[in-house]
Amino acid sequence: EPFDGIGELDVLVVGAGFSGIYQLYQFRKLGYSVKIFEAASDLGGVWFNGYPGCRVDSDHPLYQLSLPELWEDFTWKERYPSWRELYDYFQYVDRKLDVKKDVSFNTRVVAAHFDQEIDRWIVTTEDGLIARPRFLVLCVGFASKSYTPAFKGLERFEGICHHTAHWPREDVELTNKRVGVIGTGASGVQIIQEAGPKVAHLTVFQRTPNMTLPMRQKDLDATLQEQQKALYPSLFRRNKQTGSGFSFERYPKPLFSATPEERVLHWEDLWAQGGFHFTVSNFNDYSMNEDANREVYNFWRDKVRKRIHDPRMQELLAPTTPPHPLGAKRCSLEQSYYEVFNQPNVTLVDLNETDISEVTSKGILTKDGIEHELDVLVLATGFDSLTGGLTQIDIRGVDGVSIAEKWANGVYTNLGMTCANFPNMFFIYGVHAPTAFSNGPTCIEIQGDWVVQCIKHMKENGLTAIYPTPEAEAEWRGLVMNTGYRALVNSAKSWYVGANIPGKTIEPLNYTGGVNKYFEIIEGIAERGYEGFQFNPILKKGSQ
Ligand code: NA7
Repeated sequence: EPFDGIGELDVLVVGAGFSGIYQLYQFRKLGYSVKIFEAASDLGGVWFNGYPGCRVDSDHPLYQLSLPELWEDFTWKERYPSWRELYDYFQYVDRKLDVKKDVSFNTRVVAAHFDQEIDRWIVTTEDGLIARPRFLVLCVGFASKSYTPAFKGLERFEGICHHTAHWPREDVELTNKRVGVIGTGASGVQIIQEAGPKVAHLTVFQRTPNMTLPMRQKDLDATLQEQQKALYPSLFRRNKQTGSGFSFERYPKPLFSATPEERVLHWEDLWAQGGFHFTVSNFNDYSMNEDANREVYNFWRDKVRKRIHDPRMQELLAPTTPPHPLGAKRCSLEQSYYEVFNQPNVTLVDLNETDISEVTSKGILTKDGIEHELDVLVLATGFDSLTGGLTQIDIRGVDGVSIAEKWANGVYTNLGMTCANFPNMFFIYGVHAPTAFSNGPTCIEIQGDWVVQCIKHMKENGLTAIYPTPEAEAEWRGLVMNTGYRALVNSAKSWYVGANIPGKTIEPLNYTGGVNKYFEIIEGIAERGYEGFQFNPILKKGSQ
């Protein structure tokens, strides 16, 4: 039965991915009235997607909600699940928690204005639905606004063209087609690796090589998985006590305090473990100290080069000198990425040497005058990350200023969850939180629990509005700007700092002090009676 959306809910959640579902679960448990508005037609958020090769880069069993009812009877198949498995997982979550009955699908929120008379949000959807929740919890993820560069002539292309974020649910045939991929971030790497062996010809348009890490994918043994479940409660607790939100931690030593032999031994070990072990558990200064980082890069470069036959390809994919420090752009996981570039039917176009001049009806014309003819063009060009999911909604607080206007020259939040002048609005897994440097579900639960506790505190004390103070906001911004744990991140033009979107203010967008430290800070704020927040205690007329 479709939910009509009209009503004075306690909480309206936007987005039905990991965080939205977690919020729904927790608020239901408290007996609050809560609904989810979701723009897509099914659960999963960013995972309701199926571009070829789409897969999670986080280790099993750490990438899932820690609620026992969701893992006790669920069996994962792969160490790094594909979008298909994640789809099955979300359907399973629905069967266990009966999520969908409280989700209004195909319902895109376009505006939310706060009404101070009644201390409620007036939320409008694309179809004109209106909801009036006391609290608005935005669970839109950090990558819900895709980015397509303004390529001249893009609309002229007569083949099939999709951004990876908007891949159609029906399969797009790549077999024996001439396929072009722009972008070599996480999505580009996955689609290149998947498409490579099938296509007639693959043309990769690369601006910056991805410093990929070996995935070490494997099928999971169901019996072993059952046995390991005894450890899950402590494992999930441990996730919240580490800097990364995974159960593994940084190596407790600066790089140059180890002998060259010790370094190589440690790196080989991490390389064999696969995935983010190499970055998360590397020497503890590699993301701060340029010389240490360069040593790590050299190890990486030499490993990768061994797999590439052609010297030109070697130099483009794993350059002698790094274009940026390793980890300053997100390292993606790969299984057979470099083998694709050894195929005779693969062209690697270096956009630094010859940029895209325009898109033609037949393909892509580069500055060197070559027209690369294509049947399918894949735009793996990323997202207006961390802020775009919020700024694309017309959210207006008490002074009538929109969130986009507020953040036009820099982001201001308190704790990466709230904003001054936007009372009763919370957002999860977004800007100014550990987001991009954390294991998603861990960050989502830490922040989610905080939001639930805060709203519970208000309900129990008859408080109808919460206002973060501008002073607290300024202080949080200062902390985000000055936490130097990942100093080298600021030296690359990445989405971590907003540098991938033309005109976006370039500044640190993530809290890089670690998941554990973040947890400690926000817990402390709650324990001290929500220091840095003011409450509106008066239940005004009509606001019950
Ligand atoms: P990313 O990681 O932002 O990658 C986008 C890619 O597109 C990247 O290689 C860019 O090159 C490239 N790009 C962007 N604009 C252009 C133009 N104008 N010309 C050529 N190439 C361009 O997005 P993904 O979807 O792969 O991944 C997003 C995150 O989602 C990922 O990190 C995971 O956390 C999940 P650049 O590096 O800027 O030179």
